[in-house]
Amino acid sequence: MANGIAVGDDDLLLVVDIQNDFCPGGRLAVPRGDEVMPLVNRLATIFPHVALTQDWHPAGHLSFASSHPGRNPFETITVSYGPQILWPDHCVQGTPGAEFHPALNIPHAGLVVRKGFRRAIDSYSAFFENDRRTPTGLAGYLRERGLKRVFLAGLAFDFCVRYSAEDAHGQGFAVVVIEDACRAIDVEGSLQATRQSLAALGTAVITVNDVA
Ligand code: VGL
Ligand code: ZN
Repeated sequence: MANGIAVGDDDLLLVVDIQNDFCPGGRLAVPRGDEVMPLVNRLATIFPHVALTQDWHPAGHLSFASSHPGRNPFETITVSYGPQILWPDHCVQGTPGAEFHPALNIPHAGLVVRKGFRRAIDSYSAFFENDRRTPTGLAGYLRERGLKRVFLAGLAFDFCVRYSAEDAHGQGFAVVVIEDACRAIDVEGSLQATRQSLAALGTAVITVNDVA
């Protein structure tokens, strides 16, 4: 394809949080989240290296509004590492809501990164928890595997995709966000803030058809 980005052996497709709870009918449903499945499945066939992330919270997680009496979902509170949006209970370890959506079909994915499993720290990014210091190990995996560029797709564009893109950039990887293979939650200006942040970092934002 003339203007397509050629995918090579040092590229990784990072498929973010395609889990039942983030899809319509789930506990923290991202509007039209299920629409990305065919795009992500098709994209994955182009990439020799694919990793999946899985939001994986214990019951009673700090990010759940239900853990803070008197608080409601989508309010922001201050915790030890700064502001934290409170969410409905979601992606509780071992529950159907935490499972990958049944339409996700990427059998050759080489790695599943679980995140958010510490009760007192949320984790949007696939690289660091929300204290921005506790690593998941993904950067080390990429370096050891010689992977240099990270393509991102999945849910939600304005949280886990955004933070993963920022941290991938901060860790020295080239970053490409495939925007039409993402969907956003859009709470308190988060979608707009994400576009600004990605633009400020110079992150490439493309569509599925740009990938050769
Ligand atoms: C996410 C909010 C809470 C995400 C995860 O995957 O974007 N958002 N937990
Ligand atoms: Zn979560």
